[in-house]
Amino acid sequence: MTPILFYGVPSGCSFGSIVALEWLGKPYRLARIDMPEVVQSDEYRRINAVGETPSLLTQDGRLISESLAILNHIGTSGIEKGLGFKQGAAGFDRLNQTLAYLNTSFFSSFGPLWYTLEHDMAPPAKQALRAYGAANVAKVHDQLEKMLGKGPWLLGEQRTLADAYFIGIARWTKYHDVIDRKDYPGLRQLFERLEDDPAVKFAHAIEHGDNPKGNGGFAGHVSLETALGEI
Ligand SMILES: N[C@@H](CCC(=O)N[C@@H](CS)C(=O)NCC(=O)O)C(=O)O
Repeated sequence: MTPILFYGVPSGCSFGSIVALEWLGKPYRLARIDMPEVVQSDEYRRINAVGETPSLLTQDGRLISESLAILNHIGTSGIEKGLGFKQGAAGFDRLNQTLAYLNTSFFSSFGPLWYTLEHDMAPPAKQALRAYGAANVAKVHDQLEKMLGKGPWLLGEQRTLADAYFIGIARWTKYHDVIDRKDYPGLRQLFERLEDDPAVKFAHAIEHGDNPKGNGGFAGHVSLETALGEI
């Protein structure tokens, strides 16, 4: 069957998996999941027990959750394209290390800021949490800038799935204006290079609800009901 990626809107971390599938270029379908309404429904929990996006229904009918697992699954199919590496290779370890950092420290640094946006809070508590989140986001940008090396991609010369995942998280500063990317010149260049990438533009258009063409792998949207019928 043609795989289905369940992606969350608005602005889910599943963005990176859409970019990765576009870079891979093999046929895939998308199922759009509204957050928080649909993502926490009993129907969607049949796809993902913890009620989160992304999830992937694979070609052989298995369900995979967690960005790291989904990206590594895509990476295995994309070794010949340089998107991933064979397990045991030095490149695999570097990619896994970078993805793990992005999926833990980098992703989580935004948590307090999302909380202040999504919950009613007393102003002093909100201010304290926002200050804590802002300091965390600045800290991880500083750390990642130091890890970057000469670039131009996160792993150096080779564009990998780490770059796809990075852009899906880094763009959250449009909701949380707590850093100035000019302070992180390497990350700024990477961010701008990725924002110019056709697959990233495609993913933005998909999230926006447009009908972009993509590079040919995208085989259309399916509803959650249709997808459930296929598991
Ligand atoms: N550890 C998970 C985290 C996934 C996650 O937190 N997804 C968010 C969107 S970025 C979500 O679906 N939240 C559900 C909600 O907003 O109710 C992963 O890396 O895939």
